[in-house]
This record gives sequence, C-alpha cells and structure tokens, in this order.
Amino acid sequence: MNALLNEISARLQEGKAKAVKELVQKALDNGLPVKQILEEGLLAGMNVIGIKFKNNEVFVPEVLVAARAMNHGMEVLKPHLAASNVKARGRVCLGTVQGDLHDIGKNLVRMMMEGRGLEVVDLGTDVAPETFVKAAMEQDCGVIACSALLTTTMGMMRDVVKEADKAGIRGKVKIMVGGAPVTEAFCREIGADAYTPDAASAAEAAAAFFG
Ligand code: B1M
Repeated sequence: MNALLNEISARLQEGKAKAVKELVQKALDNGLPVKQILEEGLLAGMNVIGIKFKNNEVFVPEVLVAARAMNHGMEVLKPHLAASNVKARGRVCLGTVQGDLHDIGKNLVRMMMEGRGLEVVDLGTDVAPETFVKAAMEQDCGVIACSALLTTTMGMMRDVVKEADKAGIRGKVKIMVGGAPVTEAFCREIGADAYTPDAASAAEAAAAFFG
C-alpha cells in the first residue's frame, strides 16, 4: 500500500488531527485518487480503532480523538468527494430514544459508522418513534439505529418497531437496537432486526445490511 496512506491511517489512530489534515492534502496534491485516500487512509485507520475498541485495547477517549482526526481529514476530502462521484455506502438514521438524554454511546456509534463510510442522520436524543420513522422515510435511510441507556426508556424501541410496521417500511428498513440495558433477547422479543453490544459491532452490522 502507498506509504502516504499508511501514514494517514497511523496518524489518525494516534489522534493527530493536524497531521492527518496535512497528509490528506499532500495525498491530493500527489494526485492520489480521492476514493483511495478515503478507503485506504482514513477509513482504514478508523477500522483499526474500531477493532481495538471492541477488543478493549483502546477506550472512549482514544476513539474520540481518532474520530476528531478523521473529521479533520474529511474536511479536506469532502469537497472532492462529490466531484469524484464517491458515494456513501448507505444511510443510517440514528438517535437515542424518547425520554432518554444519554448520548455518549450514541455518538460513538455515529463515529464508528462514519468510520465505515456510512452516512449518518443524527436525530440526537429524546427521539420519538414517529420521528425515527419519518426521518428514515424522508431521508431514504436503510437502517434505523436506536440507543437507550435506561431500563425505563428501552421500551420505546418496541414502539419504533411498531411505527415502522405501521408505515409499511420494514421490507426496506432494518431496525438496530443497542445500549447498556438492551439485550439480544429483548431485540428478538420486540421484533427488531439486530442487537449489537458496542459501537464497533453496530457499525459492522449496519455496513453488513448495506452489503
Ligand atoms: Co445516567 N444513568 N441518568 N446520566 N448515566 C446511567 C445509565 C445509570 C446506569 C447510572 C446508575 O444508576 N448506575 C442509570 C440507569 C439505570 C437504569 O435504568 N438501569 C442512570 C440514570 C438513572 C440516570 C438518571 C435517571 C438520573 C437522575 O436524574 N435521577 C438521568 C436520566 C436522564 C434522562 O436520560 N432522561 C441520568 C442522567 C445522566 C447525565 C445527563 C448526568 C449523564 C449523560 C450525559 C450524556 O450522555 N450526554 C449520565 C451518565 C454519563 C451516565 C453514566 C455514568 C455513563 C453513561 C455513558 O455515557 N457510558 C451511566 C452509568 C454507567 O454506565 N456507568 C448512567 C459510556 C458510553 C460509551 O457507554 O452509552 O453504554 P454506553 O454505550 C456503549 C454501549 O451501550 C453501546 O456502545 C457503547 C460502547 O461502544 N451502545 C450501542 C450504545 N448505544 C448503542 C446503539 C447500538 C449499538 C450499541 O445500536 C443502535
């Protein structure tokens, strides 16, 4: 692989935002294809962070600085993406369920998903079931991803599934659930499509839904 791309990936993993930004610019100046810089530089680095996070080799602060470095690199790359016809791998509508204001885990899920090349429509916290479904329909999302941290709010996920059923979108929109009190058994009980225990697995599962 190109040494410059390796360097982007390595600096990103170290969370060196300024260096990543400069290296991405250098790669563009050297005429490297935008898609290659994205996939073999930025996304490759985030992928390593995702794997290490899942294996408890790095923790939340390292993920946050790596994601910040990726965003800096993306700032440079973004204007060139549209021009070179590089499209997101899929679009996910993400939020913390109604009544719940916890967003640290949800934000990690977003970073990992973006690190996998997915576009994320972040609805924030305290998101009503109808809002998830409306946003998914209006913004053509293939996945609705719900986070909950409270035993008192995780039940809202059942309503998201019901709303999606009612709107007749279950054939084309997958529903993913996660957060500390959520389990695989709960996911099956409410008829959601996937439960994942952490942000990296959530990104992996969402990417798999898009093939
Ligand atoms: Co709250 N809180 N909190 N809190 N809080 C917990 C969750 C709690 C376990 C603390 C405790 O009592 N030991 C408890 C819940 C008990 C329960 O229901 N079983 C609790 C409570 C009770 C409350 C309040 C009700 C307290 C009160 O006011 N009496 C209140 C509720 C407010 C509300 O939401 N309506 C409340 C408020 C708050 C703060 C605002 C102060 C703050 C949130 C700040 C914020 O998020 N911006 C807060 C915090 C920080 C916590 C703790 C300390 C940390 C949560 C966290 O961010 N963890 C938490 C106790 C604890 O966990 N030690 C606690 C780190 C984060 C990375 O983990 O979000 O689990 P987590 O995400 C993980 C996975 O769960 C997964 O990926 C991440 C890791 O990769 N994941 C997904 C998350 N979403 C996913 C979605 C997926 C897949 C994976 O697919 C879609």
